[in-house]
Amino acid sequence: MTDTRNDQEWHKTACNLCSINCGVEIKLDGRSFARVRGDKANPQSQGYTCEKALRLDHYQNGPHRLTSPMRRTADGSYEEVSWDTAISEVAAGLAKVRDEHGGETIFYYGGGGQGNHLPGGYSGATRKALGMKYSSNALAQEKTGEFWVDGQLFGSMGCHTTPDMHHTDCAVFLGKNPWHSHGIPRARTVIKEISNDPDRTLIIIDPRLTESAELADIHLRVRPGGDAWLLGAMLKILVTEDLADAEFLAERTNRLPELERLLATVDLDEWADKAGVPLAEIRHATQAIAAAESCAIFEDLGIQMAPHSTLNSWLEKLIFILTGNFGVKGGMNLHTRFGKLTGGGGGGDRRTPVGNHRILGGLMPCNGIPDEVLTTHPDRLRGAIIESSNPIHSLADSPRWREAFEALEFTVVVDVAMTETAECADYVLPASSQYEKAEATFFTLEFPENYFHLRPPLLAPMPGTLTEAEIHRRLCRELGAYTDDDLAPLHAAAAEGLDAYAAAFFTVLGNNPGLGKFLPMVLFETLGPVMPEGMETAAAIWGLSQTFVAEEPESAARAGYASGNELFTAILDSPSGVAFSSDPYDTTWERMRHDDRKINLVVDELVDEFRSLASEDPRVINDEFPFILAAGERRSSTANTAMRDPEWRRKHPTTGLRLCAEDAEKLGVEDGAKIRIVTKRGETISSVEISDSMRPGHISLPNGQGLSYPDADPEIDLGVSLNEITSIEDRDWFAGTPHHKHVRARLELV
Ligand SMILES: Nc1nc2c(c(=O)[nH]1)N[C@H]1C(S)=C(S)[C@@H](COP(=O)(O)OP(=O)(O)OC[C@H]3O[C@@H](n4cnc5c(=O)[nH]c(N)nc54)[C@H](O)[C@@H]3O)O[C@H]1N2
Ligand SMILES: Nc1nc2c(c(=O)[nH]1)N[C@H]1C(S)=C(S)[C@@H](COP(=O)(O)OP(=O)(O)OC[C@H]3O[C@@H](n4cnc5c(=O)[nH]c(N)nc54)[C@H](O)[C@@H]3O)O[C@H]1N2
Ligand code: SF4
Ligand SMILES: [Mo]
Repeated sequence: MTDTRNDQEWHKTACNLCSINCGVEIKLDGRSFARVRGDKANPQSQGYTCEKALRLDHYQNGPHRLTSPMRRTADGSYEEVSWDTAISEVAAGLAKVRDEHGGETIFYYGGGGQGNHLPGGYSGATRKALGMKYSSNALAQEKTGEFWVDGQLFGSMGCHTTPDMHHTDCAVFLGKNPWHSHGIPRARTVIKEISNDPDRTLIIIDPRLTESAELADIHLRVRPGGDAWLLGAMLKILVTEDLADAEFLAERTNRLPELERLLATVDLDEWADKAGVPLAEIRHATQAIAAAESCAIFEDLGIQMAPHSTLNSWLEKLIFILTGNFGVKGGMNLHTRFGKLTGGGGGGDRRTPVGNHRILGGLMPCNGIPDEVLTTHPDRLRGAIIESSNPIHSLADSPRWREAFEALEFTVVVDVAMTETAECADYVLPASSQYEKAEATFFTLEFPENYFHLRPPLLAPMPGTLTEAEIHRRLCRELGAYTDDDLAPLHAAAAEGLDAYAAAFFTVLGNNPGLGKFLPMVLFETLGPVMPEGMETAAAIWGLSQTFVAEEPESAARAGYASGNELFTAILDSPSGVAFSSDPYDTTWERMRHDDRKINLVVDELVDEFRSLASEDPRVINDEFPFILAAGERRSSTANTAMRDPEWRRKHPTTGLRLCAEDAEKLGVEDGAKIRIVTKRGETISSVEISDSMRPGHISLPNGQGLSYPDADPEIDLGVSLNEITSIEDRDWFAGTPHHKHVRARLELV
């Protein structure tokens, strides 16, 4: 792998700015990305990109890139130290916390999101070496409630439903703006196709007139936070107006009479009013869903980060279940996955050590973490490894997080940039970027075909940086996780080729079971050296290929792979990605985990919350904080915090607080003016963007802004760091996920 290139070639890789990871081709000028275009050979994205991919150079190159390990000094500033010093001091610092308080008092946050994917796996070995038990990542501030509901309905939290948007007759996006946030491959093309086809229906449920809503056949402009009443009314209409799929329900589900009794408590006129949508519109949308040949629904942050979020996920899923849109073409299905996205099962039997919060999918609820630290409880958390994530900026209540971070005895951040979280850490370790190492996406959520794309590096690591695999290898060695003798037999087998390696692998692990817990690292140590140049860190993919073919032999065979080695070789040889799995629609039923393979319609834990909707009233306006702030909208120039350089949105500023003209007039503010936003937690100042897309009383700020950046042009508005004004208290009672879409606020003239 060369340091720089100017070879006029198009190099295949992917855009790292959202979960879709569209395939792209890049021309290099030295280490700069001179040109970027969609990769037509990528089987999932087929040449599609949005406008953001064209500006990827701002991620790869810029003064934010760290090029040396940093150690915090007594006065709070940072000094550069060598890698040898950093590794030995980080290992010693973590080992000290382990020895004094136990390894379970050190937690891990990150290892996924837009930060990185493939390298996230290697931290597992360091965590095992230290005896760490608790971890979390961004999924535990959005999706864990939904995953838990899947577990209740389908029998396991791993039963993740995916919408077959590419084949559906009726596409519903609930609290989701696919035009900007994507979430499905080629989102803009797909929703335009549905919108333009007179036989297909696009339904958007969103208080804002989003870019997606402008294309919709039906836009239900729900009251912010009103979804539970809206969904309750839709369900009642389905069961009482002969619109449900009775045959499907009789054959495939349990507990329908109980659900019907619960829905009988819904007063349609009252609930429509609470939802803020005329009953006739709700009925029209419900009839359209029921009449369609097929219907697929995508729920996202608009309900997952709003009041009643876990309940909303249940009600949303009942819509497609009652209409028989499960396990069918164009409906919802259970897909395969290449590698695990979350820390695995666990429906909440495990609890956090201090707050006793449910650990769903192996992840601590994000809003609860600061309270696991800021206490005198003997089991409190005392150390942290943060990797490819920026929790002080991205999780609720940044001031509280900063306080928690300062209270931890030892902290280390692995990142490409000096982030807001890194600025509070004892050590910062600079990682090579996602274009300087092998990388892949583990958001493998598609059905009936599912895709995996392993990207080779475009450039050698920036001098001074290491890949996460190498960082964790050095930490594991320093911590004495395993020895050269442990690895010797696998080294020998690797030299003889993949078949010999596969044969030796299980014998060696059988003889030395202790080695198994360091698995991805053992692969990196022993298979890495015989991988193609630059692909050493992709060694873990060998293990995942074996696991996938062993667990889903038929899906793999239908995609053309009879063994783990065949799949692994195909992945290595396909720079545009492969379809690794192919399923007929009825495999969804084989993936059901209830013994009788029937859907359980009633989620007992959420029944009381549903009943409480009758007395709760979302129409009541809070006098002190009359506005509902959607804190974190996806816009043309947001990409979480993967993109730090403000220069990348010079032409698309999009940092302002959106509010409607009516509210602006009442307040006496003009477009571009500054305004103070006050919440119960704090206040901040933003520029104003008057927008017809907002409902009165509803205001919105973009996510991922207000980042510190070296030498930023003062002309460019950096935007607002949202979580300075959100509170850890505002969260779902069950899953602990934040209510970022529903922050009560008032506006004051500056
Ligand atoms: N451009 C861009 N794309 C991204 C990202 C990014 O930062 N930038 N981030 C990625 C990530 S990590 C994620 S999780 C996804 C998120 O993707 P989305 O969930 O689509 O993103 P948001 O814009 O946060 O929220 C979606 C919609 O919820 C609406 N909403 C607000 N309140 C309510 C409500 O009470 N009810 C309903 N029904 N809707 C409401 C908002 O108006 C908004 O249009 O996007 C991904 N894609
Ligand atoms: N108020 C509010 N807060 C929100 C949201 C909201 O809507 N409102 N959205 C939330 C959502 S849905 C999400 S997913 C989270 C996302 O928030 P985080 O999980 O914190 O993740 P990212 O912002 O994606 O940050 C990725 C980090 O990885 C670093 N990075 C990039 N490449 C590499 C690499 O190769 N190696 C390493 N080690 N690091 C790398 C980047 O510099 C950055 O610091 O934000 C959440 N925060
Ligand atoms: S931001 Fe997402 S949709 Fe846009 S090009 Fe990148 S990966 Fe594709
Ligand atoms: Mo997210």
